[in-house]
Formats: sequence, C-alpha cells, structure tokens
Amino acid sequence: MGQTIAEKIIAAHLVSGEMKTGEEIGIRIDQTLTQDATGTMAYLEFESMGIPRVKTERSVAYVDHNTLQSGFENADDHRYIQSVCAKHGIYYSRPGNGICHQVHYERFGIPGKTLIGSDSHTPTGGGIGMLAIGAGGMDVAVAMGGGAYYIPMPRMIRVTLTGELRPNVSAKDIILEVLRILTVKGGVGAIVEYAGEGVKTLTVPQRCTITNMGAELGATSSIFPSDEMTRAFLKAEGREEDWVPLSSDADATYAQEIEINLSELEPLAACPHSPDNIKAVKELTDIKVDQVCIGSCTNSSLSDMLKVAAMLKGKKIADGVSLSISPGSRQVFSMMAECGALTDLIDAGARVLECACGPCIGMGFSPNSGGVSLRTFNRNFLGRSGTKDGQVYLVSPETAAAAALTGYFTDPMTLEDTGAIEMPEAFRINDSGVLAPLDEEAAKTAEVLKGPNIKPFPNTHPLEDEIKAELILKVGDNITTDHIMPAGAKILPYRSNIPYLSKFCFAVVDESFAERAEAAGSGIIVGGSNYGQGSSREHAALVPLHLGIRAVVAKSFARIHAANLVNAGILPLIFADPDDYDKLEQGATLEIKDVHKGLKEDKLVLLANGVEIPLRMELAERQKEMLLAGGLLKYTASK
Ligand code: MIC
Ligand code: SF4
Repeated sequence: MGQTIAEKIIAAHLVSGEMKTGEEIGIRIDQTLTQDATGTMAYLEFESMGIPRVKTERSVAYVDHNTLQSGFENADDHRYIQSVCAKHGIYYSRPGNGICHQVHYERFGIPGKTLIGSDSHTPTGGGIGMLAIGAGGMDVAVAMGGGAYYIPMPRMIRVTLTGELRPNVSAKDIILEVLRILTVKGGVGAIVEYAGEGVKTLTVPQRCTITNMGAELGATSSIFPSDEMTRAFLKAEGREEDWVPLSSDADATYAQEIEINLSELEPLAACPHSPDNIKAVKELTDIKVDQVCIGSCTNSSLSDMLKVAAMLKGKKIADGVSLSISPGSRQVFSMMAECGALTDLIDAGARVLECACGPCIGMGFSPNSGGVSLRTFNRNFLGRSGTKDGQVYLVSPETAAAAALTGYFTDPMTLEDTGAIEMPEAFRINDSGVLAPLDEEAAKTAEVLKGPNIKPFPNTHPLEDEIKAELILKVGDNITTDHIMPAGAKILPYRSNIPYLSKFCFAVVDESFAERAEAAGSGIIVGGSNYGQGSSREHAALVPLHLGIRAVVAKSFARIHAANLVNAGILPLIFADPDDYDKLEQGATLEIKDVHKGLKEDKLVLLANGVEIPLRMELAERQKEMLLAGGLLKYTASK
C-alpha cells in the first residue's frame, strides 16, 4: 500500500510500535531545538541524565523569547544555556539571531529528517519537508540523550490546493481558511499534508507560514513535499546538498481530505480570542485599529517584510496606529537593510524591534485598554498580548499593512497591487550568531554557569493508590496553556523558578487559584474539551504539580499538554460520558480509589458526594509505568 510523506519518514525512523493509527510509536530523532523560555528546564533535565554529549545529528538552542533584560534573571538564564550548550555538544543561537523556527528552517532544517522542539510551533519545519513536532522540554532532553520520542501514530489529513493566490491574498489566508474548516480541535491526533498543483506555486517561507499555524489546529505536525521549490530555497541558503526529493505515493490513503481553491480565497482574519474564529476582512472594515504588529515565527520571512515595505513605501502610517516590525532572523534583517526596504519602513513610521518573538509573547507592545491590535502572529488567546481586554486579530502581512495605512480594517485587495516580490537568488549567509559547541576534550573541564534564578524542579510523587482531593478549579472548553501558565514580560524571566511562577497559575481565570491550591495541599482540576491547547510549555504541568495538583479530569486533552502532565506525574483523566462534567462542582471533595488497578484496566471511578463518575484514559503502557514511578525523570532513572 502506498505511503504518505509523513508515513515514509516515520517508517524510516521507527524504533518501536506499529504504525497503526492511535497506537503508540517511538521514533528516532535526528535534530532537536529549544528556545530559552522552555530551554532552561530542558537543559536542567538533560543535565540530570548525566549524559556528557548529545547523541543527535544536530541540536540547537535558540534565545528568542526572553530578550528584554529588566533584571539579572534572563541574562543569567542565557549565560546558563550558552555554557550548557558549549559543554554538551549543542549549537547556541545568540539573542538577536532570530526566532527559533525561522532560523532553523533557514540554516539547519533538512527534508526527510525528524526534529522535535520544546516549542509548539516546531512543525514550521514541515515547510521544507521535515517531520517536525513540538514537545515538552523533558521529551526533548530525552531525545538529546539518544532516546526515542513517543507519540500516538497520527491519522493523515490531506489538504489539496488548486489554483493560484490572487494579488494581496497570501499563505496566511490559506491556513486561516484551514482553521475555519477544521477548528482548533480538528487536527488533534493528525498530520496534515499539503498536496495538489497549488503547492507548486508556494515558496518555502509561504509553506512555513502554513505548517507553523498547523499548531493552532492541534495537529501533531503539518508537512509539504520536498520539491524543486524546496531545492531552490536550500540552494539560496547555500545548502543545496541537503536537498532530497520527497512526495507521497499516488495510492497513499488519508483519513480525511479537504480541497481549497486558492483562486477563490480572499483575505481573512481570526477574531478575538481564538485562531479559528474566522471572518472575511471585508466584513470587518468598520473596525478602527490601534495597533499593528508584523513579525513572529508565522510571518517574518524576507518576502513578508519586503511585501509590507513595498505597500508602505513613500506613504505614512495612519495617525492613530502604532506599527511594530520584528524581522524573523538576522538574515532577514540584514537583507532588508541591504535592499533599502528597512528605510522604507522606518520612513513610513514603523517601530522596528529586534529579531525575536517580542509582542507575540507579550514582551512589550501590549495594546491600550480595549485596543484593537492586528497581528501577523498565530495566537490571539485572551490576555496573551499583556492587555486583558485587548482585541487581537490574526491577519496576513498584506492585511496588516493595509490597516497600518488606513487606520481601519481594510481589505488589501481593494488597494493598489504593488506586484509580486522579487526574491534574490542567494540569501546573505552570516552564521556569526550561532556558536559551535566545544570539542569533546575541552568540554570535559568546561564549567556550567548557573545564576540564583535557577531553582530546583518540583518533586514528583510515585502515584498513590488512593487520591482524595478538593476540586480546586472547574474550567470550560479550549483552556490554553496561556490560561494555565501565562507568559509575558513580567513573568517570563522566572521560567526557571517554578515556586515564583506558581503565584500566577491560572491568574487570568481565577486570581485566587494558586493560593487556594497551595492551602489545600492536594487538588484536582476539572476541564472541558481540548484542555491544554496551545503552547508546549511544560510549566503548565510543573507549576500545577508544585501546587499539589494530582489529576486533571477533562472531556479531552491537547496532545502536548497531556504528555507533559504524564511526564510530571499528574494523571490526565477523561470523562467516559462527557455529560458527567455538569455533575461536578468546584469545591467538592473528590475521591479516586484503587488507582493502580484502574490504571492497568484503563478505567477509574471518580466519587463526588456519593455520585460515581466513570473515567477513562488514553495512555500507553509506557506512560502508565511512568505515572506509577512519578513522572518521566524518575521513570528514566529507574531504568
Ligand atoms: C508560544 O508561542 O506560546 C510559546 C511561548 O512559543 C510557547 C513556548 C513557551 O511557552 O515557552 C510554545 O508555543 O510552545
Ligand atoms: Fe515565539 Fe510567538 Fe512563535 Fe511562540 S508563536 S515561538 S512566542 S514568535
């Protein structure tokens, strides 16, 4: 039987399990990436394994999230990451060198290879034909140590693209259309493959915009074929030798198929506060805009920047609008400077920020109270911008530039077409922002530098046979990790200090949560469907662990978060009948008996005021053993 692209890569990397949808498989990992906000934890975890040198073909640590040093904390963390990389064989991409996903596909990604990264947008690499997956820091640490990465074998979705995009309609509109069709839950447990004649019209950076935002579908990954377009991109990066062709077999089968005619697509926007709340831009034109932010790992490539510069050239942004531009990488930034596009942006009134995540993770540029912010980013969750009542819309660079000019939501198709962007045949290559690790001899005596901000991990517990705890918090559907463990400029410096971070746990939902949980000593959280969607931050599991959370009972879970809970030794339990969710009240005392036996048999019963609520689990045998041992690190140590 024929295979899809992802199935071919999985088959070539399979170390355990059978490739049957839903069954756990282990795959060998060729490359890893981390970023600083999840990286400190990942490297502490790696160090605790006592392995002198990473066993991957290439591991890279990026510093791109915490680039505002308003105290010693981030600077200490960066120094720690740099020193740990030098010692253990990891490449270190310095702050200012760019956003991890952008730099990785420019400089390191290779079609056909596997990549896991401690960031949920790692699937960006699918744009050059990698099997790239977001994971928790502990899983990345294990992969750096040569261990396999485990996932349930995904089902395959094919999105066939026909036709060609019209002027001022862009790759962002394609993925927004996919989000409209599939929603933020539609990709859970799936790999989305793009196929059809339309694929040939999309450049690698455009493809990477689409695979990047596949994370918002909840998908395990997204992937494009590796074709002549991929080859041309790698050639322009001076890496043509890394190219291999990759495509699916004609008789490959898919669990679901979607078709999108690019010629009919129009500019779209994801409205507050969810990436799947899609409307056509032309329906929104009476909305006045306060802020426009262009950048992030979704839309910060050279072609995105040149398009915006062309639209703004010789013009001024509207008086009521504040415009930020964050180029995705030093390569993009220097090429913008070289060709004069940067001057056009500065002259038009843009505020140019450094090559980093910046406003996307709430690092500055929070909108005014109730402010409307149009962003080329990938997430518009409540409060993520740093302004709780901020109204964030996700749009293409073209729609963003149009609004910056007029001060209102404006369909860019109604503006004069500035024409297609001419891309250079070769990109400017300057890898001075990446530091190679020390050689093995020098590494032996190299020191790892830890500052006082780095606190030890929370202690995990072997699983108790009986859990009796208060239902500390009951939340609804689609709770994101930004709700559980918010980010932003005020809190991000403490990503290696779990006790301090814990004060902010669930603060956007219920400010008293952390205090109540700590006072109770042990607790259970109840959630709706798609609990834990969004980022890969394992802090959304480690912090609840620190606060005594023993189990989360939900209608369904997002993949990375469920894995992070298990890695932290917290039980992710599912209502056998989703309607039972309504029977539970915050504050109730909950009991689960015979936990060990129930875990073996995949069924447990929750007792709430005499009412019995049947629960189920979606756990592999390996994960059950891990829970019994008290999480991934204890489990690994016991082996
Ligand atoms: C995000 O976009 O939410 C982040 C910040 O990049 C996270 C990682 C983190 O919380 O550090 C992600 O996507 O995994
Ligand atoms: Fe950074 Fe935003 Fe991309 Fe996350 S989504 S990696 S915060 S740019």
